[in-house]
Amino acid sequence: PGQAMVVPAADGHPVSAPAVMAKQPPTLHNIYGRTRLLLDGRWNYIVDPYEAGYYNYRHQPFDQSATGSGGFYDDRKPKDKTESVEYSFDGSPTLAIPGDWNSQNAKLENYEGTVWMRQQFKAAPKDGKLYFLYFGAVNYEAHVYLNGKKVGSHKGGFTPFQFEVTGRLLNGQNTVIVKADNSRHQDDIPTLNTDWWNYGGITRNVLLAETPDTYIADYQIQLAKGDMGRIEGYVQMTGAQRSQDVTITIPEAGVKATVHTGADGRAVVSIPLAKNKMRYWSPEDPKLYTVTIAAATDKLNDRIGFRTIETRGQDLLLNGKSVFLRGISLHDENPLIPGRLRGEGDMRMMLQWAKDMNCNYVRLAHYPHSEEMIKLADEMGILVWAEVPVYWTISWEKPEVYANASQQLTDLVTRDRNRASVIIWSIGNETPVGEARNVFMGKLADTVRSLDRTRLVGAALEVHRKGDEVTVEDPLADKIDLASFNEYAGWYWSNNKEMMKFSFKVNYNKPVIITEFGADALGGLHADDDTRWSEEYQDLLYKNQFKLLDAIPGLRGMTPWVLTDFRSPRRPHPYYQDFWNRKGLISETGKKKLAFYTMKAYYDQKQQQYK
Ligand code: GCB
Repeated sequence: PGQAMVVPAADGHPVSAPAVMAKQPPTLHNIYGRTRLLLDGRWNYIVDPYEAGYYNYRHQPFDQSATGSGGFYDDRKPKDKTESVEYSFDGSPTLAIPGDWNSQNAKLENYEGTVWMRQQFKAAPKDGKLYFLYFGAVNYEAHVYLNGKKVGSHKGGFTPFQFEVTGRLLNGQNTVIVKADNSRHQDDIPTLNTDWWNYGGITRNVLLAETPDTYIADYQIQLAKGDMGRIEGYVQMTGAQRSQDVTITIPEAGVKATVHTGADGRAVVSIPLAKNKMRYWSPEDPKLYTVTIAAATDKLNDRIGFRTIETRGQDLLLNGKSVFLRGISLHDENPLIPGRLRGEGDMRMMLQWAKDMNCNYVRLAHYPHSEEMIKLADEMGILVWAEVPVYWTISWEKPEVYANASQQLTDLVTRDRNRASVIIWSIGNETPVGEARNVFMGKLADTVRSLDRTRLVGAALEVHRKGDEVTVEDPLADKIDLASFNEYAGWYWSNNKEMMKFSFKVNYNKPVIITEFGADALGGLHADDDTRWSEEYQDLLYKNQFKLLDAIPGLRGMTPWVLTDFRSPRRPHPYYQDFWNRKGLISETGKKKLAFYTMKAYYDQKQQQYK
């Protein structure tokens, strides 16, 4: 679970049942730095609620039968008029990929189940090269077939995965068929219960990437923890010649260093920087350097920013200087269409809205957003809290559920570990304190630290209320770097009139980050500020919140809930909600609500304070 599985390369013999699965190497880091073919565009699709294209009438999977065939992935056409075939991709409607299906066909708005999608493409595979079929994300479970043969399956809706397809590509026309299933299950990550739309399908780019047979699989080139004078990281080569010299150059910063990878293909990187040679990345100056990593057999370019992030007591330091995180939470959803963000334009719109509010920081809730989004944050100078969908009450006791969560976290870190914008890895949201959960979350914290020492570890914790006193009492707080929590004073607890009675006592010597507060307001609904759902209510709640929160010693940032209204099946009120969560500071038509301007004024003031 949570991990790409692959069927052994087809050798002319039928795949035996059940297929033997082998572990794949980690997904390629810096996929956009590779020679690649984008397989995006219009894909033909077949909606298959009974999974007739996957199971036979005895409910046995076709792809595990003796012949391995019989499913829709055969892409069969009748040989002549005597033959019946009950499906056809030819002539079926198409979906724009990347793109969820819910927003592209009104009948699929609420659909949860299987859809088959087919794309055809031309390839000219070269000898001595490796080929990878790479998916930015498919929600939730994907089975992938190339030219009628299964290449593997994957679970997890927001992280990339790949299958090596060297030797399986045809010279000329190729067909890739994906079975995507967005059914929710208790034992998945996320679990059954969330507060967002369960958009299904191939929601991010699909690529065919080419690498040399010995290639740079992964690397980290970042400043060492708390040390602005040294680059620290590693390079990982994969392939027969994996032990070789690798040179890292950053021409603009005068950096050039050669390391030698060992028998395991790995080399540690530690490069001292000359004094005053580097412009450090920050929201005010999001400087990116071209970094080249070159081995004899492979070469990659990246655009990398260099900055440090650390805590000192309750202080939060970016490049050694106190910073206040002027943030906002957001979903990977375009409210205007609505559906998952479809590309750079959608992403730029969302991040620009955050900037219009004078934000220097976003919480990309509640799951990994796309790689392009993180790159845009790098470029636009926006700090990022990145999260995995360990949300609410998942199955804490089951080892396979932990393995899935841990894999999603690993895939997120593997993808984004060179992005300067990402300063915090969040291991979950509002998970309920309890023995099995504490063990589970504690292990996730250890895992993420073992993957990346340079960033902070956070989680959106819950608070305890004893009368009017609000505290954080969670053993997980000891394992993370921040006192970070959600609180809903004035909305779920109490109301605007009475919320000022609350006081926060946060007894951790860590920076305090409010990961959520908020109130619903229907855009354009105006009333007095005691009236729920009005813009005035939301606006006053924000003003009250600022007073309550400014009284917390150690307050170093916040990401109110949420930038824009977003769709949620949990929100059925016919007039106020209509299946939208209305806590946005921007409405579903793109109109800024009153509280947007209040938030901006508060951030303008914080910016002055932390100049
Ligand atoms: C929360 C959740 C968020 C919800 C929000 C709400 O605490 O973290 O996902 O959407 O509250 O609006 O209730």
